Amino acid sequence: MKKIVSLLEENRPLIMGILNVTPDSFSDGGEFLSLADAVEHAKYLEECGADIIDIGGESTRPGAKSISSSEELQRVMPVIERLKYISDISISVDTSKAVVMKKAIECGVTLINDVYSLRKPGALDVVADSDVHVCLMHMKGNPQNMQNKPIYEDLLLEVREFLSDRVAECEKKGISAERLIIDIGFGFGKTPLGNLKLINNLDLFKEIGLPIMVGASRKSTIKKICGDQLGGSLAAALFAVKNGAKILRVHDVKETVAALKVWESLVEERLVDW
Ligand code: 8Y7
Repeated sequence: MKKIVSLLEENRPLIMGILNVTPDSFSDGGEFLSLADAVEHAKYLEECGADIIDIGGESTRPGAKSISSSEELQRVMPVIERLKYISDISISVDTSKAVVMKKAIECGVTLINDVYSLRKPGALDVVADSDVHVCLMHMKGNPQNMQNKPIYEDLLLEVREFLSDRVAECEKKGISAERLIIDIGFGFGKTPLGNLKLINNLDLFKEIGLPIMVGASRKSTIKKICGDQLGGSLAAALFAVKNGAKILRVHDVKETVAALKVWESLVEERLVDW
């Protein structure tokens, strides 16, 4: 498995492909998840050029219901185990629960993608006791209430302070800076204008000194602007990279890689070779 540290050293943006393993995404026709379909989609994302596959069993979309840890483990672990067996791609688990993190780490994932930034009980300790990377994301409130009129006195300052505080908390626990990634949390307790402002001012977050991840793919702000999830998401991805994003969390891996290659070739006036 290619380590995230060495991937981060490559001189190009990294692509995290999204694999939602909820019954509504890979159903066997009934209420159960089809393992084969989920793993096949992961392989497809890898072939399309994904560097990392982000596996998530609990939806964090606005208003989504939470599920128990045993339910979440039942959804994600078989997919992680199987993918690990057939591929050496870096695997990320999108979870906030310490027990899920622990099992996934034991199974060999290299990144914990936690929209709660290790604020749930036990999460900091589990990550501190391991050597995985972690993505710390800003979210105001929780997925159940975050879109109820999110108000900030100073959005940029508040998001930056939150992320700096989480970074400090991790370092205090002994999680070294090389293991940390930060994310502004596009769509997590922000208005559409707030989301635009954050990506437009990504520069400010570079001062924290850590790789920045952005996930705008197919989110409602994009849909509101143009109604075209793919075209709109590609524009957001390119703009985020221009402003300093190092990792893009996307659904449409093939198209994002193509757009990035052409854009980067134009920027560098050479045909990029990645
Ligand atoms: C993000 C995310 C989601 C994001 C990071 C969706 C799990 C919502 N969005 N993780 N997860 N950043 N790091 O629509 O923006 O994909 S779920």
